[in-house]
Amino acid sequence: MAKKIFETIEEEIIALKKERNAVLMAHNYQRGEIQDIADFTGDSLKLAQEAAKTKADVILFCGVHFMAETASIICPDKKVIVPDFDAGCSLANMVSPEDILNWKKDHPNGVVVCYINSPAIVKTVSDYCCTSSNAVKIVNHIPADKEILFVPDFFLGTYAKRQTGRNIRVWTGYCPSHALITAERIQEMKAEHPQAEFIMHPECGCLTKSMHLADGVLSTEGMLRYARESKAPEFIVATEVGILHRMQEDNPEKKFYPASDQSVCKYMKMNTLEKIVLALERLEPEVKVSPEVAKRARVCIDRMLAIS
Ligand code: CIZ
Repeated sequence: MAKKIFETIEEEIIALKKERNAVLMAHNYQRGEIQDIADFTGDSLKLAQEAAKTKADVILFCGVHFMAETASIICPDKKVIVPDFDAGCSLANMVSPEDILNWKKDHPNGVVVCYINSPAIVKTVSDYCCTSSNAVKIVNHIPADKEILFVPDFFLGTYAKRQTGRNIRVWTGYCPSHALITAERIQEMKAEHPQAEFIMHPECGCLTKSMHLADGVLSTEGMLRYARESKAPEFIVATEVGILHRMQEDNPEKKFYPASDQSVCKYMKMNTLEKIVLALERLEPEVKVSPEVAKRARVCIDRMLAIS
């Protein structure tokens, strides 16, 4: 049978989604055209939770690999596919289960808190999971006499340590896109836009030097909420640039300036509309977490969900 011709690639994706009973999830750092065609946009946890609620058979997760893994763990009965299997995450790969087990030999009573931005296999050897919005809350929940081992993000771990005053040892992983946002750049941006409010993500490399200047240290969903609720007309936004797309769409009357236009995650941008079409046609590449790993990884995720 002849292949149906569509006027636009977006129309083709909508038809394929229907045919496959698929739902399209797009992370806040995805290309604008992908966010525009998504059924849901958000941070990784919000998307995985939305996925768990849908009646769709297939979840097409447009983000990076660990996010699709989280969706697979939370929705074991659904098929989770991604546009590009190689869309990984430098930060997530900066710690391994062996690193954690070795670290624990020196700190046998240490409670391991892992940022959601880590592979499923790392979650299997962690006690608690956290996101950038609830890291402080999760740390505060852990008994005060406990030493905490925080992986993999150095800046988020340092932020949690400063905010809680707790005994936290922090792994030295970092997100390359956030690490390059410097304190000098923030000073320049603030001088250029003196009226603008400044919101920053806790993964930023300039966290300790610049957080005293910030109107909010926030997760991506927190930043989007802040931009909607604030009365300010202008904002300097310190995180991956993909977030500006939705911010601008939600608030057409406000102005948003990226703290650094170099803050672009090459992995997030590997997903394209063309690859979405192929993934929906072929129902692959699939991201599947084995039931054994999923069961163990889920423990630290469920503990986080119970607290937050
Ligand atoms: O979990 C996410 O989506 C990440 C990596 C960051 C955030 O703040 O949303």
